[in-house]
Amino acid sequence: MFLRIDHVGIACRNLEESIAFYESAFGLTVVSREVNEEQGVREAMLHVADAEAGASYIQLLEPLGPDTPVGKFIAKRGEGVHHVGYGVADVAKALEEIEAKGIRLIDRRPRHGSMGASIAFLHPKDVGGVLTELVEAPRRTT
Ligand code: MC0
Repeated sequence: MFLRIDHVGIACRNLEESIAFYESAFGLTVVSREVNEEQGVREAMLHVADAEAGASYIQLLEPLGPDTPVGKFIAKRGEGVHHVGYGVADVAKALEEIEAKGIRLIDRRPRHGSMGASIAFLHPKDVGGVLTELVEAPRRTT
């Protein structure tokens, strides 16, 4: 079902400071910056690697406010790994298959994600404490 790890989402308090760290520590490059009001984040995608199955990224996430998923996460747990995003060919189909296995969906229908992707989240309580995201990203060929 999973094609690749599309991205690892990392919660941070200050997006610009975190970008500067990843650029200087690891030489990563920002390929996209967006504000996603629906998800309550300001985010940047930093390119890590290319593979036949598509590219992989680090996604830095700064909350737009305290009462957002990432704002609440940082208040409770501090900065750090927030979610894992897996590439899938068809997010709606993957959701159906996963729900049939009794895993709780946060999103029953795909939503708008970074770089034009269709995304959907699975509940961390049903995935061993890991917030899990499905990403259908046809444009990610670089
Ligand atoms: C919360 N919990 C997590 C977690 N966030 N566990 C693992 N990883 C996370 N990231 C745990 C809490 O510690 C708590 O457990 C329980 O889930 C309830 O959390 P809450 O924050 O008190 O309350 P809820 O239920 O309102 O929210 C949790 C939930 C929410 C996961 C449903 O954060 C959500 O809908 N997330 C999906 C959307 C999202 O994260 N958007 C931001 C990234 P305890 O044991 O203390 O009860 S957007 C994004 O990434 C887009 C732009 C993209 O990739 O393109």
